[in-house]
Amino acid sequence: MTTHHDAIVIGAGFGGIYMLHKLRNELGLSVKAFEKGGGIGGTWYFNKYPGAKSDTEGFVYRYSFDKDLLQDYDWHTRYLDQPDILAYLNHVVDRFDLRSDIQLNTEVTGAVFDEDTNLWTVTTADGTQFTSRHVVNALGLLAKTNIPDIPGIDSFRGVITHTNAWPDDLDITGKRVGVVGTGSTGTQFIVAAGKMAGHLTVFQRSPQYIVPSGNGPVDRAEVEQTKQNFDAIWDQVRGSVVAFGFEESAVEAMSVSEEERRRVFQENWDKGNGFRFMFGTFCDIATNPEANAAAAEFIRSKIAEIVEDPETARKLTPTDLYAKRPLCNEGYYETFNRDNVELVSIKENPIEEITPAGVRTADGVLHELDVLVLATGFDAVDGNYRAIDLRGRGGQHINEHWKDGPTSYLGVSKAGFPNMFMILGPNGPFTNLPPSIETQVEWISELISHAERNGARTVEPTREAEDGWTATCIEIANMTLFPKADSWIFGANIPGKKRAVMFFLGGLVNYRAQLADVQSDGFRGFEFDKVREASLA
Ligand code: FAD
Ligand code: NA7
Repeated sequence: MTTHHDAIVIGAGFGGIYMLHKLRNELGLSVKAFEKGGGIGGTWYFNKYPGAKSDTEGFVYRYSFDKDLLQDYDWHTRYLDQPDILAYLNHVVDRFDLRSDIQLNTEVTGAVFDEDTNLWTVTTADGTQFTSRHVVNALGLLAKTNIPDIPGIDSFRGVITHTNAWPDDLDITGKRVGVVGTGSTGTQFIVAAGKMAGHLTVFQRSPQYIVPSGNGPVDRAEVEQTKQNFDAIWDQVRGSVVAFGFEESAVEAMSVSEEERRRVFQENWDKGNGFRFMFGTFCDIATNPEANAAAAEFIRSKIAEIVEDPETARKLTPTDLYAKRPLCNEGYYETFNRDNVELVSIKENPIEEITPAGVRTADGVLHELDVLVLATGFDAVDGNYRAIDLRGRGGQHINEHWKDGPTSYLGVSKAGFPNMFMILGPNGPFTNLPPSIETQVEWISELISHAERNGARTVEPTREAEDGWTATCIEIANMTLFPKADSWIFGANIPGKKRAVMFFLGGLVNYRAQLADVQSDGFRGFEFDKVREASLA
């Protein structure tokens, strides 16, 4: 017998948890959430590597939808460590009594829309089937692990792990550790591992621009004061571009003297935070090549000051654009002054193979290791969608729709996929994510509620609406420098993946305005009760 629910939510991270609460506790629907992990938390359940933490400041890396929750839950450090975020999400699940409707250890392998019944059939890995009117994908945008194809990778005798699958019992203290990857994850790990490992070998493909995070303890008085100001803080966040809880600059970098520019860069270097450095110093670091070069040059000058060995400093110094997701850390460049930390530039000296004993580089050196950590990132945004047998009208697989890259209408819906919604789907906002997740969950909930109230059996966007949104996102992305850098933001990190615009880079404030406008215009671009078509090709 097939169990039926009004809605099925896939994934139990920040997105899935709030969606379940909204649909079940507020709309009164019968809802089931499926989570492939053995616990709730998504990102914060899987990423247990040493050094794992948010790079958004903790006071805005949380939900804002419940005022009591905001007042009741404390924090003690400027950034939240992974165990703190996981504990917070578990607290939320218990507080809103959601646990009984989340089925853990359950991977959804198929979701197929039936045009005769207007229902979705959702299949889990053990073959069990469920039906529902609505499906909400909260699959995570940085959740599909990218394992590099390095010769000999299966032959390694020590422990090999991706940071997104860190084993609970893996202790690297005193061990010979290697790490491939120097993105946000790799650099967090490197700072922590430098203090723990007997020897740490960093295999770096691309050097990174990194500023200090400014992490440290937050005292009680500051927490209390922040709590009193939460209404204003969240208004500011929702009305900002990147939603990181600071005021974005309105000053162009080249409109001030060089001396003033350096003063502003130094002030923000001292305050810490990657997004603050890119968006709080001047308004055009991400859009004007000259402004970008000035910021990059400032960071390069810091590397030269900090790193003692000139050859290591040279390898660590990026020369390209400063246009990937901006990073921050607690003493990244300083870590390379430690005697137990060694940097290998694999651009200059590539990895030839992994052997049972370690990693052999082109110069013939075998770097002997006990633990090899792959901090090689994610098949971002659409990776987890493509892993599901996901089929909309006409039995068409999502891959057929996304041949030229993933698209959506407003980041939350897809033409040809009725009653299917996405949290952080393609072409959603590029921000501190919890405020964008809340925006999308609340809007999806309004849309479902609107459809239910009007007795509509189906709701889906038109192809024209989706094409229009795709064009808008491309146009905005091309006004920035981001597409010129190779990173996961455009799918450039996965061999063979087609580069595509995958984010709305217009900021949360404009995204929210767009959603409000579409809603007030009767959910413009959506069709309700669309009549079945023979072909949607
Ligand atoms: P996730 O937390 O990724 O949850 C998705 C869930 O869906 C996962 O649990 C997954 O197992 C489940 N799932 C996927 N497919 C299936 C399936 N087929 N069947 C069943 N379950 C499935 N963002 C910020 O804004 N600020 C930060 O400081 C920040 N730091 C980060 C640090 C790290 C190390 C990483 C990896 C990401 C970070 N992010 C950060 C991004 C982070 O992913 C988001 O902030 C947020 O946690 C996303 O929540 P989510 O619910 O959308 O996705
Ligand atoms: P990223 O930012 O994609 O970083 C991955 C790193 O791994 C990066 O340094 C890559 O080098 C490197 N990489 C990837 N594949 C390989 C291969 N095949 N060989 C060598 N090196 C490789 O992922 P993160 O997990 O750090 O961060 C993703 C987001 O998660 C982050 O922005 C936060 O929001 C959390 P490259 O730069 O491509 O040369």
